[in-house]
Amino acid sequence: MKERNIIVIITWILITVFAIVLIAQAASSGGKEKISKYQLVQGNYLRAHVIGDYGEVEKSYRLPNGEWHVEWVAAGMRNLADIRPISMVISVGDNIYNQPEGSFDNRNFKLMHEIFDQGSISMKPWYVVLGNHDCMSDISDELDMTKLYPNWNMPAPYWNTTVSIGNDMKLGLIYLNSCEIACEVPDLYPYLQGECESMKVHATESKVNKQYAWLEQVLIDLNKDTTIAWIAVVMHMPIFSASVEHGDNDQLKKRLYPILFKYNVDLVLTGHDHQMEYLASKKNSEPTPFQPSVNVTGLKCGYMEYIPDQREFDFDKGDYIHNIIMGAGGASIDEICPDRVTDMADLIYGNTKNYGFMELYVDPSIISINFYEYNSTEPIFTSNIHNYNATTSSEEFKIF
Ligand SMILES: *[C@@H]1O[C@H](CO)[C@@H](O)[C@H](O)[C@H]1NC(C)=O
Ligand SMILES: *[C@@H]1O[C@H](CO)[C@@H](O)[C@H](O)[C@H]1NC(C)=O
Ligand SMILES: *[C@@H]1O[C@H](CO)[C@@H](O)[C@H](O)[C@H]1NC(C)=O
Ligand SMILES: CC(=O)N[C@H]1CO[C@H](CO)[C@@H](O)[C@@H]1O
Repeated sequence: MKERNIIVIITWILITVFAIVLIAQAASSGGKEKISKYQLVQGNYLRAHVIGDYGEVEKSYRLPNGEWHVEWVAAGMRNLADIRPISMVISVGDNIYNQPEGSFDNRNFKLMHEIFDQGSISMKPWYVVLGNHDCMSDISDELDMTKLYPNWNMPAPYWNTTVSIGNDMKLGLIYLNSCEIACEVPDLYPYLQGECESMKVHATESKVNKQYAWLEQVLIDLNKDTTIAWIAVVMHMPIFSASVEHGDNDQLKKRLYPILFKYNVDLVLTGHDHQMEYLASKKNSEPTPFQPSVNVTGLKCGYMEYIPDQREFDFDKGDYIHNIIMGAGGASIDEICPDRVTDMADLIYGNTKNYGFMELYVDPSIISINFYEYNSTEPIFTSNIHNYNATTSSEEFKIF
């Protein structure tokens, strides 16, 4: 009798525990409901804003009036989007300075929810890459933010996508993890050591090779696809730069530049140097041979607007790789040294006087790039890249 009672009691306990586990599972799966993400509205053209190096919302960077510079830039983006609406925002990295603290980092909440998800730029999907500051803690922190914020999209450290731009044509977009590829062998480049070593996980040869093999496959696929009108690469560290701070990345010049040349990449969107720069890399029959970055010692550098020629340029598709540095989104601006360039890329515009952002317009016949200071809705610099073979799908890009 006693044994039977014990069995009954044990069975009852097991059933109770089982029931509790089931209830707990049901409750927790109910609580794990997915947030609904802001969807990209695709149409006859793409208009987007590009911002970088903005995540400086520490108390110590607060201005005397209680604002951060990034709030000025967000207001500038809203003022422009009031006139010319956008469908998405591209972030070229350094999304959060001074190490993200988990996916619930309150600085990111402030940025993505309180500062950016407002007015005419609210409910727009953001496509985000990792900057060196984002790589100073677990990169999974910022990847996980995709599940927390309706506007934040970083599904993987590197990934690719396409956007419809009218006439059944598309823009191919490739998002790279420059924490790996810009830091392949930092020992060879002493000036890269500091920032590469400060990252939580260091690049390894196999990881870098894996990303390059993936990149090459994406580019082969995009080159074969006759509906792809343009190809743009987005990453944090620039290949070419005339900034006093970092300058050219010799690592990327050696390995990435020839690949982008070979597979007809039109546009490279980056940040990292805290300013706005436009560098045009002429496409001769072969990639320009490697030239090491220019030592800044003895160069004339400063805070300036550098306009060597004119404020508006027209290019033909395929004549140049167009390199943009849009790192004036909020962190302290760096000086520029206009002579810190090699034959591999010419500096055709630089602005180290003000905070700002970029507007990107793409349809099958044109890419129009416009730089804006935060306090104006008139562009300070414009570049139009034409594909005269394509039929225009709209006249929307005309902004003057
Ligand atoms: C630049 O030149 C200075 C002076 O010759 C030298 O001390 C410094 O190491 C050089 N920097 C680089 C990155 O080569
Ligand atoms: C335009 O078409 C011509 C003739 O087919 C071709 O040689 C050229 O590469 C094309 N240009 C672009 C930008 O596709
Ligand atoms: C914007 O700010 C810059 C730098 O303070 C100034 O030079 C420029 O005149 C301002 N632009 C407008 C339209 O107010
Ligand atoms: C090589 C590669 O990963 N290509 C991917 C690009 O993105 C599309 C859409 O997500 C994928 O289907 C491809 O596999």
